[in-house]
Amino acid sequence: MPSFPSSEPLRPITHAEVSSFVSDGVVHLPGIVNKDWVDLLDSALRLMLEEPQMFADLTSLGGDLNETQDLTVLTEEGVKGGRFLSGVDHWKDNEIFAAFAKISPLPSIVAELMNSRKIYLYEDSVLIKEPGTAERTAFHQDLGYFHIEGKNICTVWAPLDGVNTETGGVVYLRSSHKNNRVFKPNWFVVNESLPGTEGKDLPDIEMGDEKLDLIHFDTNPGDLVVHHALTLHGAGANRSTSRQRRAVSVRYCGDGSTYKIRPGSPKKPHHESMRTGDPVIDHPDCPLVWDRAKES
Ligand SMILES: O=C(O)CCC(=O)C(=O)O
Repeated sequence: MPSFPSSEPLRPITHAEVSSFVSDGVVHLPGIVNKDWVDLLDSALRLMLEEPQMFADLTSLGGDLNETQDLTVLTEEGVKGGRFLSGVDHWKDNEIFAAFAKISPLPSIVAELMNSRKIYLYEDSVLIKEPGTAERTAFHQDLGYFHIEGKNICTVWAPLDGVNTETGGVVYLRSSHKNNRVFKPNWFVVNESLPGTEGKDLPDIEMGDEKLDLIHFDTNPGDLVVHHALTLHGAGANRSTSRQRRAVSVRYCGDGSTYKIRPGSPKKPHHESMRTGDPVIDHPDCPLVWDRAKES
């Protein structure tokens, strides 16, 4: 059993950061997590990558869905062919991922940003864009994939590498969470709705559309970017020849969250026994990870 770094953030969250999260639907928190957490995730991920079946290759999916489009990305040096790999719910069988999601500074940080008394863990995801990965992450909203609803639902995006626009940093449509509309989820690498899902199709958003208030952040390991589950976001290709873009996203919900079974969205096994309207309470597959009452 490894010993884990501190659960305390490296610094307090400022009022301005809370305000940015509330008004923009996203906030960049530079230098907030001890790098020892990042090093642990890095070592866990390297081991997991020795078993490639743990990850979905979204590059193949993108290829299948884009038969008529040329998605080839050539970097300046002519490198192409990196993969976009993704995995989900590693916290369930990896103790480092479990610790990061449950006892790192993340739960207290999202509790503060959302002003929530309780925080539950919904899932984690790994999102890797190898050097020369052509696939963009299509603009989407997280909530349409989740079988929950409520005002206090968010994703924490934790980079394991230095990330900028060239390597596929995430881009957010400022304040798009205020629209309060839940769009259909898409296939993640193309803006085509998942079959059988409900709601309106997502709008087509281009990464470089100057008419839109798109924001992005250059991030380093130890930073976090937290976005609201209704905030529209996407990411570019990784055009670097040598730099990976690896990130772990951890998704949480807080006070007032209830289950909402969304037809067509991928379900987890425990969702089979939930009904729309059931409150989110402590459950082995959606555990309570922060309780303000126990902290004071
Ligand atoms: O890392 C990416 O490419 C996309 C991240 C994302 O959409 C998320 O974590 O919700």
